[in-house]
Amino acid sequence: MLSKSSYLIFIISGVIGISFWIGFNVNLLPTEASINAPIYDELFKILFIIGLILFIGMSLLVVYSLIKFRKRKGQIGDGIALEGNLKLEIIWTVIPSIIVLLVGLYSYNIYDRMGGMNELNHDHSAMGNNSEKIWAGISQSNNNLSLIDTNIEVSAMQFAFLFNYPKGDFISGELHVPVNKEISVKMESKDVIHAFWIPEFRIKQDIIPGQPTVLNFTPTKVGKYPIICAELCGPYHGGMRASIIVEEQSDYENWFNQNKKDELKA
Ligand SMILES: [Cu+2]
Repeated sequence: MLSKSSYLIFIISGVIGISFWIGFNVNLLPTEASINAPIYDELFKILFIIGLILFIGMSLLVVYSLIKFRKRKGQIGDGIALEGNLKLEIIWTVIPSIIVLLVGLYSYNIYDRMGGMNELNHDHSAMGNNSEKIWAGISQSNNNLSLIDTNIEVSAMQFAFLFNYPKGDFISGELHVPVNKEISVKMESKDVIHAFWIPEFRIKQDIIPGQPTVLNFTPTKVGKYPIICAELCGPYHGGMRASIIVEEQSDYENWFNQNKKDELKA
């Protein structure tokens, strides 16, 4: 016969084991289509596993208590009056505090790896005033020069996104980008606050009137993905969507050359 505490250790390790198995084998997220995606998903997996441990553990505890402490035949009157348990209170304060602190540090590390701590002084001179203050955004590399060719300007308005390609002097309703190249988009709003969100890239950035924001990302998978406004911006907010088309460099160049202003064509 096993002792009570060996049963407990057995059940706790079982719950942790099952949670890890589910965390690593069940994928709830869309395709990973940018270099940010695998980094972000690492954090999601850890949070998912912590959530599973709590959910499964608490569900088991509730079911166990329902059966073990149910009202038996002939039982009348109240239960025992229990009050205060310092040891238990210390445990359930210290353990969650440590977990929350570790998750916080880990999130910071993920944000840093996604480029959140990089300076946002990229060369956007192709779009006008170079000394303009950029307010916020995620930046992935320090290699400013490689960005010039793929600088794109995003205008958000109720209820659409427009993509301006300053190098070709044209505006598109679809965002076309080459695969495996770092893309830099500078975003401005014509009216209210919007947000530029590509779930497959795991990136999202607010678009704020009067305060341009920048977002840098590197797509890794050819395909068509949705761009969704993620900030409630008015009655048709739910319909404020566009598409990003990630294509091979040659396909991108063909599309770009077909669309660029005639005067710029060789
Ligand atoms: Cu919007």
